[in-house]
This record gives sequence, structure tokens and C-alpha cells, in this order.
Amino acid sequence: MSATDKRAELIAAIAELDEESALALVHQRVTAGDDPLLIMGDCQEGMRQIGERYERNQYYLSGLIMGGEIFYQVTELLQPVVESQVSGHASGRILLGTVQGDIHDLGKNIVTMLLRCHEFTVYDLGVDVSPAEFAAREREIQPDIVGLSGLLTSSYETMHETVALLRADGNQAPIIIGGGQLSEHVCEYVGADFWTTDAVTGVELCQRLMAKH
Ligand code: B12
Repeated sequence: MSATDKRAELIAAIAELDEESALALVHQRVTAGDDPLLIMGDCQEGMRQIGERYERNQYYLSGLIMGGEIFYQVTELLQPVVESQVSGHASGRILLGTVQGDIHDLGKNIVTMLLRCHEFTVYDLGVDVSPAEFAAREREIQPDIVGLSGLLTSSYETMHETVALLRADGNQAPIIIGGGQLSEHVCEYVGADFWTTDAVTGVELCQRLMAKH
């Protein structure tokens, strides 16, 4: 089977919520020496397709929950491989969290893991983090970069409030927003400095920002 077919097969297994096949395929690709970040990217595409099926009423909430569980297990499988292969010597302190009203954390946890692999110090505030908590922790920690994660349309408003409060508080650190549905337009509305829809680009951005320091 060609590499393209293998990728398509994994994406389809995730989209079909076929946990057994998905995990077996991830395992096979890891054993074959495939790039773990590429595998993770394919799984992210499978998750996007689960979301599309949910929007078309082909899946219910249980489908999202099941997808989340499969992705969590994929992460457990890939984490040691990523940690053994990805490394860097960046130094920088990053304050990260999923904004208030939003409990999606699988993506944020990947960003945290990748940043730590590059030796960034990450202060992960978890999910459903209020603007006030972000502002309080920002004052306390004085990070080099602030990262806000959010996957719901309603999160853009909370991101906007969080950025406004941070700026009003005199925060100088660049603010990056991340999440699968984001765009330049959302970034402008939120008032953040940068945006991304994938963790690898986010980490590269943090490296560039620290190099400028
Ligand atoms: C799994 C999932 C869930 C799980 C989440 C489990 C968990 N622990 O996270 C559960 C079941 C809890 C869930 C709940 C809901 N969900 Co949901 N969910 C999804 C789904 C299918 C996948 C999300 C995911 O984990 N993707 C994989 C990760 C790796 O990708 P990612 O999150 O985008 O993260 C990557 C990048 O964005 C980036 N990144 C992320 N954050 C950050 C931050 C920084 C700083 C940086 C640099 C990078 C970065 O790095 C990651 C790796 O590359 C998406 C579909 C989609 N298109 O995303 C819907 C989706 C996000 N959910 C949706 C909805 C509607 C809901 C619910 C409202 C459903 C309901 N009726 O209750 C609730 C809301 C709960 C809440 N208050 O937050 C909608 C949102 C629609 C909208 N426009 O608002 C989506 C888009 C599905 C859809 N197409 O309709 N969901």
C-alpha cells in the first residue's frame, strides 16, 4: 500500500470512529518510522471530518466524545515518540490556556507537549480560563508569550475580552490565538498579534518571536 493510501486509511478510520483500526494504523506507521507529527496531522484531519459529520447530523454529541477519546489515545501512543524525536533549545516562558466557555483541550495539550520538547517553559492554565484569571496569571508570571486556545465560535468573544483585559493591564507579550477554525479575520476581531491552526506552526512562531528578543 502506498504512503498516500496509508494516510487516507488512517484519516478514514478516525472519521469512522473506528478506534481499533485507527490505533492499529498509528502503531503500524510509528513502527515503520513515519514522522509522528505527520501522523498527528492526519489524525487532526480525521477529527475535522468528525466535526463535519456532526454538523451534517450524521453524528451526535456522542460522536464528538468518541472522537475525543480516540484522539486522546493516539496522543498517548505518539507522545513518547514525539518526545524522543523532537527537541530544541529554545528558552522562553509561555502562558497558555483554553478560553472561558470552551473545554476543548486536545489541541492545546499537543502545543504544550511540543513547546516543552523545545525546552520552552509552559504555564498551562487548563480549560475554561476566564479573562480575569489570564490577566492575574500574566501579572504574576510575566511570560514572554501568551497563547489562547479556542475552538468554538463563541470563544472568539471571550478571546476578544481576554486580549482587551491583558492589554488594559499593560501586557507587552505577543498574544497568539490557536484553534482549528481560526482565520485572519478572527485574529483581527480578537485583537491578537498572531493566529494559527496547527501546533507545529505555532511552535515555529514562538521560536521566531524569542529569537527577536
Ligand atoms: C473532539 C471534539 C469535542 C470534544 C473535545 C474533547 C477535548 N478534551 O478536547 C467534546 C466532546 C468535549 C466536544 C464538545 C463540544 N463541541 Co466539539 N469538537 C470536537 C472536534 C471533533 C475535534 C476537536 C479536536 O480535538 N481536534 C484535534 C486537535 C488536535 O485539533 P485543534 O483543537 O484544532 O488543535 C490544533 C491546532 O488548532 C493548534 N492549536 C490549538 N490551540 C492552540 C493554541 C495555541 C496558542 C497554538 C499556538 C496552537 C493551538 O494545535 C493543535 C494541533 O495542531 C471538533 C471538530 C473540529 N473541526 O475541530 C468539534 C467542534 C470544535 N465542536 C463543536 C461543538 C459544537 C461542540 C459542543 C458545543 C457540542 C455540544 N452540543 O455540546 C461542545 C462544546 C463544549 C465546550 N463548552 O467547549 C463544533 C464547534 C462549532 C462552532 N463553530 O462553534 C466543532 C467545530 C464541530 C463542528 N464542526 O460542528 N467537542
